[in-house]
Amino acid sequence: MSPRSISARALTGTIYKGHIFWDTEMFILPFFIYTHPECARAMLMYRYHTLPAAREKARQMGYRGALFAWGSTITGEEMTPPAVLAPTGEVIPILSGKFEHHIDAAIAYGVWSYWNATLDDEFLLNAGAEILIEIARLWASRVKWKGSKYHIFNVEGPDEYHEDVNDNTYTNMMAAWNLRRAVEAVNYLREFYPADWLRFQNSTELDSKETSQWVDIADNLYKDIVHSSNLIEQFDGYFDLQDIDVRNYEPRTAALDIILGREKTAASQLVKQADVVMILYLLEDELNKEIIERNFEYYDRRTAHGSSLCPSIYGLVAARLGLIDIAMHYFHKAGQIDLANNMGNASGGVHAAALGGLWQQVVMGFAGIRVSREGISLYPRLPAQWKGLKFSLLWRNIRLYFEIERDRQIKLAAKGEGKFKVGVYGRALKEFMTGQVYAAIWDGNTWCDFVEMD
Ligand code: IFM
Repeated sequence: MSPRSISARALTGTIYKGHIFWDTEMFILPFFIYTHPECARAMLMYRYHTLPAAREKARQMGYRGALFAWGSTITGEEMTPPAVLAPTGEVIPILSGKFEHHIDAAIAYGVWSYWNATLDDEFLLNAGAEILIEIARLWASRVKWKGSKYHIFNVEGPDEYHEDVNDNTYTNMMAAWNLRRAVEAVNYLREFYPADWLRFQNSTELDSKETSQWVDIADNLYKDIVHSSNLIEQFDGYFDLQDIDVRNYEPRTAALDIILGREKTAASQLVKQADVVMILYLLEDELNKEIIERNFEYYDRRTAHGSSLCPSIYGLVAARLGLIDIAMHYFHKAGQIDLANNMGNASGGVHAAALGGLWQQVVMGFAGIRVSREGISLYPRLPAQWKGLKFSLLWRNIRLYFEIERDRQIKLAAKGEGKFKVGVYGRALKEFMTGQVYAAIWDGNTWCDFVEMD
């Protein structure tokens, strides 16, 4: 049997006909990486299995490397229809299959996150590195040099209200991140698996000129991070569009693009779903707190939440910023997508990415978990209605048990063998042993370092 993954509505309904999108790696996969890594591996092996189709899609579009299908099924060929018929009889073009190249970023992110959490070198050697290299090649052939920077023209970011734009900051920043991770993976294999590396180098025809080019592109890819007053422009020309505050249309019973019409929506700054806000979450380390706060506030007022993938990410970033009322608002909104049928299409199956997003909002948002090469850090900010929060994460074969009592303490126990590094976010991580219990105390102002419990 060929490897399988999880589609947008899992096995619960017919909407999207079993197609697998970026929902899988960006929203669903993290839950499996940190709780059932063997499932996460199987999901990534599905992508590996579709590499030939992804290479073919890249070739047909004039690129190198692999461009994964936006809507993927068994073989990985592009399943996204070029157009759909609206109830009015109008033919509506669907451009995601042609322009949403950030699918590659999600897959590279998934590969890297799985490997980092498991140190499954066998996976990296036999599948993961090849995926990373092919995605790096896609970006390297996709960029164009203009002025003094590389650019990605004619692309669509997560915000599907704006198709065919230039320099979508999410795509550009994730592409740069992908290129750097591919170089790191190559260097790692060269250093620790020299014999396998030679074989691998021959089969992928990779040379050092290519990896140096990836670094150059990552360093010089255009990103409009601080346009003015700390704002990130979602894509080139976004700030020139009509400014519409979503609050002027609340409460409403239909999606904003239906109320306003496709053209008016596309000519406005309305955002369908987390795009810049996705960067505030995924690439937090590349930004400072002022930029994160400013952009969250800016895009929150312009976001229509036209996708079920959206509320949990806004809730996650709000929780990390300590905006707990806003975080709770989005937590309920995300939880009610299927329970209250608040998108009106729950009969077509559960929104699997929204469920994965909810898990991420709790763990990465309210508990404030961050993962790095070194280890795990956290900075809980629990809602006043919650007394505490308990969860466990699998980290490099060690099961970590976190028990958070709101504004009191974080208890940490670990089962398995060996040492691991954990800390309070923003401070140096400390090395701990399995079999011991540690605690970090809230001193009324901040979380203090973990110490061993008596
Ligand atoms: O992948 C998503 C996309 O981001 C928004 N429209 C629905 C797709 C499937 O859930």
